[in-house]
Amino acid sequence: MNKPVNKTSAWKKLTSYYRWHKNDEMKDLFAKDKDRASKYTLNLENLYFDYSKNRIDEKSMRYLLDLAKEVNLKEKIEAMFSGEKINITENRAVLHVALRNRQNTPIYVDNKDVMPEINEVLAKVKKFTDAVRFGEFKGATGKKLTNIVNIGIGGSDLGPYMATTALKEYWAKDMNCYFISNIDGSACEDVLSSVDPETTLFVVVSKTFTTIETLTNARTCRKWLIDALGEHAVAKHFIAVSTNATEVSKFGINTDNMFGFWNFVGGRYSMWSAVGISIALMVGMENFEKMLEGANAMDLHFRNTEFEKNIPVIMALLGIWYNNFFGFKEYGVIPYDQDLRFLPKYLQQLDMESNGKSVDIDNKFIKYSTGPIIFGGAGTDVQHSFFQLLHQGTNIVPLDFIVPAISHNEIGEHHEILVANALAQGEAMMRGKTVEEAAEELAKSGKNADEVKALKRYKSFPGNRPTNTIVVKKVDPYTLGMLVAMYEHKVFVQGIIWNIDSFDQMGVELGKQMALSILPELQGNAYNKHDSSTSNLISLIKKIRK
Ligand code: G6Q
Repeated sequence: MNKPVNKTSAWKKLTSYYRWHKNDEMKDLFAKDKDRASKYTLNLENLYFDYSKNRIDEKSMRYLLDLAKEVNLKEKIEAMFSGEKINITENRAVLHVALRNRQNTPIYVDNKDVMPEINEVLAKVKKFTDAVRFGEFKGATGKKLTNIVNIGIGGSDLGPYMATTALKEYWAKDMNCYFISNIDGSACEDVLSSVDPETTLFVVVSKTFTTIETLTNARTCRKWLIDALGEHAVAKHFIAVSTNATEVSKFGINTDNMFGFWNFVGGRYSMWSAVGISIALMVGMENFEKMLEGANAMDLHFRNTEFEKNIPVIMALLGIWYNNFFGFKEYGVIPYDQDLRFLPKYLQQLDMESNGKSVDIDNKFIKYSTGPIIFGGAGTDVQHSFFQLLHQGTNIVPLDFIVPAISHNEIGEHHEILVANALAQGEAMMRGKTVEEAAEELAKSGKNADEVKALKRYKSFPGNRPTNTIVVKKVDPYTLGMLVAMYEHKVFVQGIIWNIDSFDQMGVELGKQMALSILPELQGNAYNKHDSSTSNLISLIKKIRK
């Protein structure tokens, strides 16, 4: 049994250090130490992580690093990389890192090296995606398949959706991709009304192949295809990615067109496997492999770098500092890149599904705060919506700014304006503006004394709000791989510190079961026992639908 983290000596030191230093101002720390920026900037190749605008100093960082050591982080990292069954509630290894193990060193689960099968599936994905992209695998009427429709939900949707959007610049020019995840018929309708059955390939992605949304959407698409081209067309227009060959063939998809993956890959960690086939179809296998290489570079950095210089470890420790000591329960991710606009949505699942837990791995209810609420969106758009609260609200939200130095679309001064905004926001969050400074500014702008008095508080900003700035050269497949793996490992480290299983998702499973119990009531005369609100709502909706 692990010692509860809040009883460790590092935790105690952090608690008392926090008490004395919680009001330290970052701007004073910058003034005191001219090397602060370089002292608190790390890099891995072309990815730079500037964490100098955080409420930290040498001592708090030392205690945080002590905490990492006290929870045996190093051994836990090794346990993951070496295939130990660290997903204890499901008795599974956690090996998304094996999917991008470009060194191809053996990794054993139950005495079996998993690498040959991983390589086999990657080779199959390459063969198939090349055949589609070069027009060798054609639709039933002999036309090239140029519309890719990914049908999946949660981990079987968000990764491919985020990554294809992020890598839009790398798409084959004659191809397009679409995503159907929601069970809402409008999701199917939107896509089916935009594509031509003769040129459409449906990729049904479901680890279990039992998820009601995905199977219902897939059946609707199958019917649509059959209505247009006949039953025989299914083999040419449907492929599946799943661990469940029996259900795939029951659905009517030839298992020759099925791409497998494994129970040691969680849904939200799966885009590196055949689950990412839509990505490979759109950007080509070469680029997909570059994404794996980028992730692999981050894996090696994470596994082999001392904690002081380890980007995911430092990121995670900062998150612990804010969440568990300052009590900041939210966390924002703001990519200053249009193509990364879905990254926050992806990270929302990665982080919240992994660390939204309240029982620890020793089967005890937890008495400290775990995973934060993750949200975000692309800058500068979000500066015009929720940034008001970030600057002047009573909740303090630590932020990550992701800033590519070079845009794929260097048009006029667009990119410089975008970058200027990112950097200015970080500076403003850190510095703030005192009431006196606001008054001075108002006076300079010509306001009279009464006006200055009336407005100065509204125009002041508390500042001292933490941000990390992650600068990358350009959003290419390799960099995307690095970025996503960086966040995966940050989530892992926090899970270790909180002593939780970051790899199960009982909450998601509950949702899957509950809808199934109400469905027959909505569809017929079945009655189950519910609270009165749920029963009334069922009757009300049935009445309206009549
Ligand atoms: C991810 C979760 C969840 C899952 C979906 C889809 O880690 O387990 O988001 O990916 O519920 O499940 P299937 O892939 O089994 O359809």
